[in-house]
Amino acid sequence: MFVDKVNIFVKGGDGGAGCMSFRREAHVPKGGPDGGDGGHGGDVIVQADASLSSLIDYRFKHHFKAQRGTHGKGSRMHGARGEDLILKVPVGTVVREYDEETKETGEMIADLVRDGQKVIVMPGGAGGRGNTHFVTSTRRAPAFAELGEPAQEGWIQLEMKLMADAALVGMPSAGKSSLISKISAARPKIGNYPFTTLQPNLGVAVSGDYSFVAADVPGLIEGAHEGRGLGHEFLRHIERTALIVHVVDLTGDWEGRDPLEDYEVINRELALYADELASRPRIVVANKIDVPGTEEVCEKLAARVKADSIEAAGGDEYADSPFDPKLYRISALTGEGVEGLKAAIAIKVHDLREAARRELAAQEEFDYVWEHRRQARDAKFDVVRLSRHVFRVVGPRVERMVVQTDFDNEEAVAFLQHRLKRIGVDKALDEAGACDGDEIQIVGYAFDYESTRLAEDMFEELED
Ligand SMILES: Nc1nc2c(ncn2[C@@H]2O[C@H](COP(=O)(O)OP(=O)(O)OP(=O)(O)O)[C@@H](O)[C@H]2O)c(=O)[nH]1
Ligand SMILES: [Mg+2]
Repeated sequence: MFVDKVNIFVKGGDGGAGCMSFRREAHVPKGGPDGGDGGHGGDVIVQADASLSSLIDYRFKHHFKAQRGTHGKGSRMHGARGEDLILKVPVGTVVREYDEETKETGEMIADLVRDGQKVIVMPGGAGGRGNTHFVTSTRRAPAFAELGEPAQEGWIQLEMKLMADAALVGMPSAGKSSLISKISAARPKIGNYPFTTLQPNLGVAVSGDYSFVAADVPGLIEGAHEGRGLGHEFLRHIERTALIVHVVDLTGDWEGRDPLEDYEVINRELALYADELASRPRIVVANKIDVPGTEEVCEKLAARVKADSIEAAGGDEYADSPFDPKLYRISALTGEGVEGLKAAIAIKVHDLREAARRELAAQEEFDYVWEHRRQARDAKFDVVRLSRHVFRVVGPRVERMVVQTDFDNEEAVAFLQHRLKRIGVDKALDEAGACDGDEIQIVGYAFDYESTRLAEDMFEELED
């Protein structure tokens, strides 16, 4: 089975609770606070592993959870950190946010293109702080500690994209499978009927010191970008190959087509699927030169390929063009011209890889950008007015602060009030029109609103 896209539910480990405790020693009547912190929960990490070639491990198991942190203890003993959960995926896996309800994917979290590259997809919760942290000049003996932070959870999508260096594209029966079987050890089915190939085949080709991975993908037809034929599924795989090897059948065999027309149709389909595919580095191959009577159309195609190459270089014949100006004439049947083509692909792929390596540094910052945005979203909250005197505050961080509070403990509640005020919840409620005594709901809790503005206004007036 060719598993290439799965949705999984991941949850970080919850943070352990902080401890409320006071030192007990002989001859010391009242010891200071000594409650240790709870351990942080483990993170859920997705990591690329070159030894894997599919997402089959995620086919039947969809829920993954990292270990929780343990609770803090007295005598300043901290809880242990929960173990991270590392989910291994093949190199070439794209990780995205996923909404299970709407079935829509959200922001891209990471594109894991190197062996060992990893990204934290769900951070574990922070451990709650022990009561030693809450000592102030006026509060010598804080009789409360924080509960552990509940971990974040959610769905993510893993998508494996074929990691080939060169993709053989072309009309059905153009000879793509015949060609890959000539240049590599791959042995795909070859048939004189269209759509012989139903799934991509990969093959490793070696030429001198260089090697590359070629993908033989199912034939494309007009309308492939809209899902006609088998095309669309596979255009997705071509998306990330560095080089497109466009195989044209000089005999126009299937449905009696014109090879030049075929060439245009495939170029158009690539462009319609994605603009960048139209400008992707490309090599054009004229296949089946062993068939008599193909010379004339081959010359015409060669002229077109050269003209397209010049056009792609902005009309300058001597400038670098993403399209090879040369038409590679081969017979995948007899092997004529195949070695030369293989060498040309190998060199081109080598150059493109070097260029890609230089760009990887920029890629590295990408994970960081996502993490940054996630944190910003996490800190955001909204005030919703449910009725005249009832408001609700929603937002991941605000909600976690509430859940981390031990409501049986008055001091802990006072501390929560102080925190909410500090991050601007009071101000936002005030702006939304909340008055003294209004009900404020956060997760499952209801609070009475106490405006502090009145007192502050009076204070300012006095100063004036
Ligand atoms: N005469 C001749 N026939 C060829 C050549 N290359 C391939 N063929 C024949 O063309 C037919 C199609 O070849 P395939 O390699 O299966 O073509 P494909 O592009 O993989 O086709 P799909 O998988 O259907 O997209 C087969 O009958 C091959 O034997 C060639 O260079 N010369
Ligand atoms: Mg084929």
